[in-house]
Amino acid sequence: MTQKNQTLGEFIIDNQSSFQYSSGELSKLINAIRLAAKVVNHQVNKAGLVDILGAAGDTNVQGEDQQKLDVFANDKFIQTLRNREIVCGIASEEEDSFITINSNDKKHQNKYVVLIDPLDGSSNVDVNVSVGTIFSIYRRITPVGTPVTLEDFLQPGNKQVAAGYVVYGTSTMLVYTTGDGVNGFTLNPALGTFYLSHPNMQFPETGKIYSVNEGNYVHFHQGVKDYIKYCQQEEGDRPYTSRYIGSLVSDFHRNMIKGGIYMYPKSSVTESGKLRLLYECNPMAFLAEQANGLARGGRNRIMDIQPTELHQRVPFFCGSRKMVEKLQEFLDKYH
Ligand code: AHM
Ligand code: MG
Repeated sequence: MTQKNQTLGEFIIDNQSSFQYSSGELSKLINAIRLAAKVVNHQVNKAGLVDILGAAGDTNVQGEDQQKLDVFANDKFIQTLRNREIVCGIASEEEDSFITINSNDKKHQNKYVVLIDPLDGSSNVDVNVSVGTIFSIYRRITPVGTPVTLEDFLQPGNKQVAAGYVVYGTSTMLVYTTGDGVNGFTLNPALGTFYLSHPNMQFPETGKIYSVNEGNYVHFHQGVKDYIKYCQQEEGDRPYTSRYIGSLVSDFHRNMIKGGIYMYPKSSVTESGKLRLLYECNPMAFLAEQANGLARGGRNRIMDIQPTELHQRVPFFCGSRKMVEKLQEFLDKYH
């Protein structure tokens, strides 16, 4: 049941039974992410006070060490998930390798692994532009009772059981899916409570926004260049509008609400693009498909790619269905 103004806590409880593997474990996990998101949100909002509170590496007046925000976010999410003993492993964009969680009483009994990009777009923090957290949840493949292995993390995106993001923007929102549509919750900072503000989010079938770092234009492959020119042509509902924040979560969020396409192609200088399959592309692809959009990595569906390494990068095209299909036509011309 979806009801506007429900709190995220109420929503999680109400919808727990509709989840096919429901045992309460996934609900606890999403609750833990909600909690960590609130703590990170508080810190992100203080980022502009760095001259007053001290820069990264300093010790503040309370004697606390100031951390870089991406390090803080990474520590906070890992600490919260570890303390609540609800996952068997975590992989983070900020860590070289995955972390095995072996709680004393549970001895590798938990079923889920979490993959997380704790603070995506963090280069935007210094200039007061929105950043985000992206998370992705899978059931482990290896048997419970044994330590997790790399295999548990290298699963294709189509095996995700939940994924979502937090956007620390003019409002802070948590948007997630458990495979039954996408719902968005807005934080009321006065109460510290997330409320259901955007039930059943859907990409419009098509849109008028294209988001790409056009500074890299000369390095793009011909199909992408041609599509960008198509977006700029004066014909029918075109030219489209170019909007690029450089913060994937924010660009995606806007495009999902207004209709648009996000592109991070490979180029002659970055053969695999920039974005990480496991921490960025798969969770966004799951959300996109659940919201009636598409996500592709060149010719293939993002969520069908079999990952080969934790920090693998892939080209990424994602957004309104008809726009991604149109782009695909241009890419196909050069194959
Ligand atoms: P990050 O994980 O180092 O923050 O990089 C990911 C970010 C995305 O949020 C954003 O869409 C992209 O990098 C922007 O890259 P560029 O500056 O090359 O356009
Ligand atoms: Mg990132």
